[in-house]
Amino acid sequence: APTSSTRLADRFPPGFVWGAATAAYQIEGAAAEDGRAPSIWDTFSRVPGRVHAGDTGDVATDHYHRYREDVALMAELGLGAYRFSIAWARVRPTGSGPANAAGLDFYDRLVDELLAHGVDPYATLYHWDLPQALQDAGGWGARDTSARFADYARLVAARLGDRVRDWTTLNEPWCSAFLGHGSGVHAPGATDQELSLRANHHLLLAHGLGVAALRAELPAGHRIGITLNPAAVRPLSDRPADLDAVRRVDGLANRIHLGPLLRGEYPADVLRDTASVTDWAFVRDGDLAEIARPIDVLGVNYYTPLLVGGAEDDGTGTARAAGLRDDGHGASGYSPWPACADVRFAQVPGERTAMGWGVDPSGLYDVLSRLRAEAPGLPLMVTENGAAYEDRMDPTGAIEDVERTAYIAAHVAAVGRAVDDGVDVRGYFVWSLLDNFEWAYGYTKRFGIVHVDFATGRRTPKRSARWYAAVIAGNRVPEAEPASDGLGSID
Ligand code: PNW
Repeated sequence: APTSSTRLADRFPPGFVWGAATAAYQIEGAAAEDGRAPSIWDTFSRVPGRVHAGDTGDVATDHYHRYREDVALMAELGLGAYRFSIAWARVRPTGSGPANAAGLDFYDRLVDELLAHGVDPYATLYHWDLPQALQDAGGWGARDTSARFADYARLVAARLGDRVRDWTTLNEPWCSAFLGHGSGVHAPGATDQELSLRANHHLLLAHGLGVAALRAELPAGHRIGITLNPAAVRPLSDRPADLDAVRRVDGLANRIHLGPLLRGEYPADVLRDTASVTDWAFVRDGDLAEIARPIDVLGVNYYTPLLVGGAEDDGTGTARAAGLRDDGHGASGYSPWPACADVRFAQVPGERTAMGWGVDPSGLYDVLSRLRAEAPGLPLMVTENGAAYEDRMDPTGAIEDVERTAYIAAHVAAVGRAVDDGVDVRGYFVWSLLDNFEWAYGYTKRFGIVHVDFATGRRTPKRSARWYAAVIAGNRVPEAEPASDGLGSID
């Protein structure tokens, strides 16, 4: 078998997609322009204490006005693809009334600009920014929101489907459901375990109805998928209680989505484990068949593994407190894990990013291998991977983000090992093209391969961007780092 060092000399398969990803609320700004209505993130970011320093996405990177410059930058880096999300509240501001032509026009211009620069557009329909009007009608707790999503999907596909071949229904429904309704660190900020499981089901149902709507609207050959954040769940030890904690967290992080999507059923142990929280009466006849509609690709977002254990043996109650610590999911005092008060979430040992997330590329390899086993024949795409670090601009204005470069290199190599082992991974998208609004952390956490000065909007490609351009150009991880000249700053 090839070692990782021989692998680095090899090329990725021809046609392997190299891209970068963003999301609407994190980059667009222009929150009140051209008929856009508020989303739950506009509301949530204004609730004191919810987002660091009271930051909002009102301006963000101003991509709404700077998209031409951003697409030019993508072309300079040689990106084959760009994954972006569409703001529902631009396209259908009230969630159910008429479409907003001016909102659709923006994505129409963006797609044309991408295609003119040879960058393939990958559109995600929902990256967490539910129209506030739909939240007021019950949000993801309400079954009707799933049907509204399908209407919206159809409307966008009717406008962009002639040019966008690659479609994703939802980004990380786990985050929407459990960070949004369980721990409350994301919008809408609810802390209700029953609601989080109901919201998760309605998100999955929205996906299924959305797939049907997209199939009806898109030409044959277009690709439809969903992006999950599958977790590599690791035990603190091989104690039975720790292994059982892995089973339970794997159920709530992974199988709660993979079961319905791939097999049309919720795992029996997940239903049993959460019986104290919900009777699951929100699951109606036919829902699971809807959710299990065939998809063409599964998107995988990966950052860090999860390390879990069962209750401690000393019976002092420290386990519960430990279960609520800030393990990088944000510390609200509420857990995103329903019925898991006795599960301990530990810090991954070793190097950490600025998010406090442990660096472990083998988790990405493990997740991809596991998905091959669970979903044989389903192409995979790494739709997000990347890292926040404290970047420092040196006196010449350059950002030598060696840690981010190393993080991305190690994870790209892990993808390469999976491909070598026969896992059908079709592409890799770095998170993120630009420094942006990092949700509850506001503008303090920078994930971009391109630096953004939030005062001026000025973009500066970092060392990681130059390195990534060399990866793309060679379709392989280069043996030597490119020189630090090349791409300069763009105002
Ligand atoms: C993903 N967690 O978010 C999102 O898709 C991006 O919008 C985000 O900027 C990026 O990863 C970096 O955070 C996540 O706590 C946020 O497990 C939180 C978690 C996972 C993913």
